[in-house]
Amino acid sequence: MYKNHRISLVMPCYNEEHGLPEVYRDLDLNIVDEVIAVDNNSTDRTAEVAQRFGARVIRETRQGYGAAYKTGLRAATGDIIVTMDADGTYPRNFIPILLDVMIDEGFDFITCDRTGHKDKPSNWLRVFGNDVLNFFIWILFWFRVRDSQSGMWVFRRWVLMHLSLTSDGMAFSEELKLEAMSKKKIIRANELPIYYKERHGVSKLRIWRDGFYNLFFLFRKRFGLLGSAPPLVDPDDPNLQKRGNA
Ligand SMILES: Nc1nc2c(ncn2[C@@H]2O[C@H](COP(=O)(O)OP(=O)(O)O)[C@@H](O)[C@H]2O)c(=O)[nH]1
Ligand SMILES: [Mg+2]
Repeated sequence: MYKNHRISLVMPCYNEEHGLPEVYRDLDLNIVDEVIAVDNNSTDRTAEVAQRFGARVIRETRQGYGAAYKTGLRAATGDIIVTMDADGTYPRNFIPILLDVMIDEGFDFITCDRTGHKDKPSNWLRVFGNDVLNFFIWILFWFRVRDSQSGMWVFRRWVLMHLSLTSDGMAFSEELKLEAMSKKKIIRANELPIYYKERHGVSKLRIWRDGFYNLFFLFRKRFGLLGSAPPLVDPDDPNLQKRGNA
């Protein structure tokens, strides 16, 4: 619990037996009530390692970052959901800070921005690709985001009630931001800087393929070609904190 809020951490995991121990090395389990590791057809010991650390392991056989996230987010029971890759890159020690900002300043959705951390171990192609996608989000949707591909988000679970998340792939990350940050009347959103660390284990990103797919996805989303997807939470769930009682 953190300031009377139940906290769920959700991580998509595809062959992360080396990344998970790093996440748990400094994860504060006094803050996080529930850890959900979504095992996405891993061929290594991901499920076993996650279980050993006490995570709730859920299997998702549809391959993909978005498919894994959808299953994990549906299963989460916290009032606030925190997400990150299961590779040790995102700072676990920022969780209480981000929760403070969310709770004390009244935000509903925070996405984390890695771009200010100039020392980050990222190659130029990734940085360039991210910038291109940020630029097209600006052109197509008229709002600025500094790190459209970031995978660390902190948000109140009820936010999911208002989002149509269609992507099963890597575009899930940008789609979540587009959906949450464009609903200004309902969702108070913010983007905050974090630092970023070297990955443990092998990256699953296929830079060119995922980059072009994510760009194409933005156009399809903009021109309404993706339809809509049902929300990942049940609005009638009695445990779902809504604004006002949150
Ligand atoms: N790319 C990809 N990542 C997946 C999949 N299923 C789960 N993941 C997880 O999604 C997270 C992001 O992938 P990662 O390889 O770290 O991408 P990167 O951060 O861009 O290098 C990791 O925790 C992966 O284990 C999948 O099918 N594809
Ligand atoms: Mg990663």
